[in-house]
Amino acid sequence: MVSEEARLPLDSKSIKGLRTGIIGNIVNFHGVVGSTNELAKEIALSGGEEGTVVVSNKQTKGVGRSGLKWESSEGGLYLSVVLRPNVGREELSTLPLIYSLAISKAISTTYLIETSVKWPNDVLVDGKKVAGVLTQTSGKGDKVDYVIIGIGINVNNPVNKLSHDIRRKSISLSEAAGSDLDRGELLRNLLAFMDLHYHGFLQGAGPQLLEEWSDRCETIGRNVRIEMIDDTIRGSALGIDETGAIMVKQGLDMIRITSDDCVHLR
Ligand code: BT5
Repeated sequence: MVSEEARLPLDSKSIKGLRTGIIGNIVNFHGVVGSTNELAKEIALSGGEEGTVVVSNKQTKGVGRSGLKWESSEGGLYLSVVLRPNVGREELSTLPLIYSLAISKAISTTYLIETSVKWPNDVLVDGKKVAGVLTQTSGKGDKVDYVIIGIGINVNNPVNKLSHDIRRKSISLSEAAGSDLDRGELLRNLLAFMDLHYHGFLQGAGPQLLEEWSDRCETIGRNVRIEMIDDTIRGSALGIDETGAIMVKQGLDMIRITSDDCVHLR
């Protein structure tokens, strides 16, 4: 049974002492919003500073990739960050992996709970989904105006509040730990790892981060089924390339699939 306190909204006290370069210089806390990604987009469109973070205790219209739903009851951690990287649009394809690695490290550091990552944007505990990343980009042609990184983590929100069909594939960190958890500490560590990885990304350390991601990845080396909008690929996942796309051997063919093309991987 999760206590009332463990489900209360976070506030600025929870990130006291956070020292980051870009991400987290401004953090807005909310009790309930539609979607933190939508709020972050409004901030970006009205000229908001790079690194601005929106955190909410609950979302009524949380979204996943391809228009899927992200169920967001009280006690989870839901946040979005505004970025304005001075890079071409095609260079952004590694961000879902780089940020799922940041989540994985933040969870292990904060709670000593073992996590793994699943291509392209999931974080797992005991093989069940505990968190996901949604990257949304705006710009003209190859030019990037802003990128919103949205992150949802099941912390103190009970899994039995999730819809029936996803319950058995999902887990919350409080269930894994066997007690309510301090989300403020997780938020601080997450923003610190996100900031570190963002600097790494901008300074050309993407390949090292992808290597670290691969070390934590439970998808590589497995037989997978990847559902795309108009096709399904079945085969052996051999690895990822430098863009973060997955290479799958189907029969004699080697197929390269990007995270944008993938709806579901099983
Ligand atoms: C994701 O999409 O995993 C990205 C989730 C990003 C959510 C954050 S919350 C803050 C920010 N604001 C938003 O509105 N969104 C972002 P995808 O890989 O498409 O996974 C979606 C699928 O995950 C759904 O179709 C369900 O099967 C499953 N799912 C939904 N809610 C879940 C939950 N709370 N825990 C585990 N699985 C869930």
